Amino acid sequence: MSNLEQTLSIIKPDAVERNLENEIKNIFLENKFKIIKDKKIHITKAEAEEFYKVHQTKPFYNDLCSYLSSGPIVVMILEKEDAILGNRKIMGATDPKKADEGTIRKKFGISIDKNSVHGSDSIENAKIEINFFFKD
Ligand code: IDP
Ligand code: MG
Repeated sequence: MSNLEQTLSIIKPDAVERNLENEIKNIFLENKFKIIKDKKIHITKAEAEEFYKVHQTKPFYNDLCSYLSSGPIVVMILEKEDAILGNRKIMGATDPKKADEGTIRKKFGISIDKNSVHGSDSIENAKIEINFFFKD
């Protein structure tokens, strides 16, 4: 059964800073994701707080929002069959130390906070996150 989905992917500041944008995009393309839209932006801390508001009660929330707004990021809409779960698999576990071999976070992640990529975790959040960055 066909289940074409879109998900939001972010290449985080640690990866953009190390010029990994094209390498990471190529991993998505090799895995048959279509990059429907993409843009490089530098968000404010207030925007990061809005984006990550599901985490507002977590002890790392302030650092997380400071970090996401610390430098340029690349935001992308990825499309594929079962894109949401597929992207999560290619990203690997949140903590790069625990991520499987071959995943983006295993390859490029520096630490649990500087873990190179974000991906939506559900259909509902994918819609909210895509709308957050690509309202038009
Ligand atoms: P995810 O990015 O794998 O979906 P989430 O639990 O949604 O992970 O957390 C969002 C982001 O917050 C993570 O990507 C990571 O950068 C950061 N984060 C999560 N847990 C911790 C922690 O225990 N310490 C510091 N940062 C964390
Ligand atoms: Mg998450």
